Amino acid sequence: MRIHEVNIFIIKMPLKTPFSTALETVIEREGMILEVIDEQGAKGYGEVVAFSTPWYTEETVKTCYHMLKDLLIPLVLDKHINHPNDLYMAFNHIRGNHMAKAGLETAIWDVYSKLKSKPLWTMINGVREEVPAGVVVGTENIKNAIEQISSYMENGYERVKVKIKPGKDYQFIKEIRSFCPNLALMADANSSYTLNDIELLKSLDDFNLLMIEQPLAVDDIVEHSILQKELKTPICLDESIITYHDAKSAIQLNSCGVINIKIGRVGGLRNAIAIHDLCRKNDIQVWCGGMIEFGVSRAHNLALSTKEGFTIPGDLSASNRFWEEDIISPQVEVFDGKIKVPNQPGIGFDINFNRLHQVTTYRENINC
Ligand code: OSB
Ligand code: MG
Repeated sequence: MRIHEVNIFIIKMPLKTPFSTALETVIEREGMILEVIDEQGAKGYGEVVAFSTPWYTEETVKTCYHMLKDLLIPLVLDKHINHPNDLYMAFNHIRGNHMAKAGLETAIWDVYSKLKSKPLWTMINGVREEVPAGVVVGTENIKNAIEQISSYMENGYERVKVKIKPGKDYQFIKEIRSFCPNLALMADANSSYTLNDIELLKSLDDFNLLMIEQPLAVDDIVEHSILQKELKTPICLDESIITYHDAKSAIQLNSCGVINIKIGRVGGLRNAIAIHDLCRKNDIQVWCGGMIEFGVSRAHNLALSTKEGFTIPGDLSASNRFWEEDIISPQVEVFDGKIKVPNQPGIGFDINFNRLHQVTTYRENINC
């Protein structure tokens, strides 16, 4: 395969309702879609999941634009690519910048699968044709949170995650738990606690949570291991797991029982699969994390979630969770708590070009 052309679309879309985490409230989502075109005219799509500002990781839409235009795209343009996994070595001398790398790598996975006339999920040896849906409630107000949870439960979502932070934790979860005693419920702190909060974190064991996600700092694999010894509830690491090596360290130190895998955070589908395989060997559960993404990334997440180890419902919701109209066609939908994985070649969704053009703020063509 030889990529002759890359189109960059920088896009911006308002969320239906603001989404709050301990770190940031997102009202409008900026993002980037990459279209790669090979020598035969086949097209593949990838999404760069960085935000406008570096609140979740260091990358931003602008740093990704720079990395892609000046360094990463030139490494693939008009080069013979045997397999998408080869990009890992081709990109290896550029440190970090995982979301930029993942956007390009996933676009090439899409075009590669289309050239082989196979769905992406079968190319990566997925084992299931539908994936359980999960949703995240990012609201500050308890009444509002319970209303949202009850409507998602009516829609069949099988797992709900709520965002917590100091001051919005014990009482918040207590009220939610008494409203839905049997729901698979979990909490994500986005690294807003320290070991000084150990008593508070232990008290959350009262609520039979599925897990508590990223309670401590991003670079605290050691302190998470101290905390995990004190908690009954499994810790799930998100921000702390950037590389395969991070996952290995976390497993060695017993820092968590679960890892949330995000294709963007770990630098592409190849790395996501490598971490998945490592976790399976070591009895660590995994699920697919979300990034308030558009349809292209959702489609890649869906394919990844068909791998055997993804037994827990991820942050994989319908297109209409965040968007009035998504940039893919058809829209991602949840039926009976499940999302069907398409059987067309590649990611299995078409681009909704009307919508893509409507939300595009900048476009650029790079060719050889
Ligand atoms: O911490 O998992 C997170 C969204 C953006 C950045 C970080 C996180 C999230 C979510 C997932 O919680 C939201 C979603 O896409 O469903
Ligand atoms: Mg998280």
